[in-house]
Amino acid sequence: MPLGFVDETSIEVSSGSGGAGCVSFRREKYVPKGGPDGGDGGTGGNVIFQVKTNLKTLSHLSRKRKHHAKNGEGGKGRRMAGKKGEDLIITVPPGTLIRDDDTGDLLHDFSENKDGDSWIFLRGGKGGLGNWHFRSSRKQAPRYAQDGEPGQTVQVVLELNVIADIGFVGFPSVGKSSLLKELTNANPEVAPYPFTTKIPNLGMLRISEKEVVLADIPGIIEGASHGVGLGFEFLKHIARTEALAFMIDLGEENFLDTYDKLLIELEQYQPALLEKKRFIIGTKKDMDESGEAEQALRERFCDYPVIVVSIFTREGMDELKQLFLTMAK
Ligand SMILES: Nc1nc2c(ncn2[C@@H]2O[C@H](COP(=O)(O)OP(=O)(O)OP(=O)(O)O)[C@@H](O)[C@H]2O)c(=O)[nH]1
Ligand SMILES: [Mg+2]
Repeated sequence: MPLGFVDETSIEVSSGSGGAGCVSFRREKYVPKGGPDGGDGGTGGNVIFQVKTNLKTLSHLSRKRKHHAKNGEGGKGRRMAGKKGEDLIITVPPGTLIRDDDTGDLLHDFSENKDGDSWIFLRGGKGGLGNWHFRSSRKQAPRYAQDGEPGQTVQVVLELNVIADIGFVGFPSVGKSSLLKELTNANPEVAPYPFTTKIPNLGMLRISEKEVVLADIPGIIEGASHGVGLGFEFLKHIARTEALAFMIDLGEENFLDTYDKLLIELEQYQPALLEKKRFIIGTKKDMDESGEAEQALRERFCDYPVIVVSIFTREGMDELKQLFLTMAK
């Protein structure tokens, strides 16, 4: 599933109905006609949205369209209340906006929230009163109890401006899209000619419980800041990332020069990009049979984490995933 930079999903959420009140009469040995003792129904479950900071996208909600809280249980004899319906807790990443799907009105904004913060959106229906409540001097044996209140159903749209954790920067054809395709749910075009990627792609990598969002952007070349190639406007998509992966093609002849050229272009666009955490990915390791290129890369970048990978042999992939995880936060 390719992800856009705005992730959006529409779901129907329903709170639980209240349980019905109970009609019941006391049964005791020497009291043939006991008084009313029907208990109240339980309240229906609420619909609650809760922030989880280890979520980065809404993709966990895209498989199921309808979500229900549980109904309250009916009351019982001996004035026993029915059990409350279990709440429906929908987890969302920080930054999620919730809108009414019909009107487009903003219902809630989770931009400022921390892990575990929650918002009760729909309350469950109240439970009905049992017949015990309806006794009076005139009506000592009421055969009446209330129904539970129905739950509420609303169609909501969840919206999230997805911010990548890691941005891939590199010359055209270094293998940025190939790596995104290999590691994430994204399916970008890969081809052996420059500027295959014209607009940025995002992909999500799941590692144990964590999610890391990777951004594959078009290739950058010398002079991009003056409009050469596809220019560099697309760099805005990596402006809020935590870290940048500088990708260097081990199969290229002057591969060590590319790094400085990339730095110049990034600085021209926004000097703050150079303050981000950096690491180096040497790509196409399968083309470096002698290992000389790898050695030169490691020597040149001894101050940074360096990982060499190959899409074909899968070398370095696990190590890279772990590095993404630590770089993401
Ligand atoms: N030998 C080898 N080739 C690779 C590897 N990874 C990618 N390639 C090839 O390199 C070419 C370019 O790959 P892409 O992933 O499209 O490169 P890109 O960096 O996204 O290129 P642009 O979108 O044009 O900037 C394709 O033909 C890939 O099959 C690798 O590990 N080894
Ligand atoms: Mg590409």
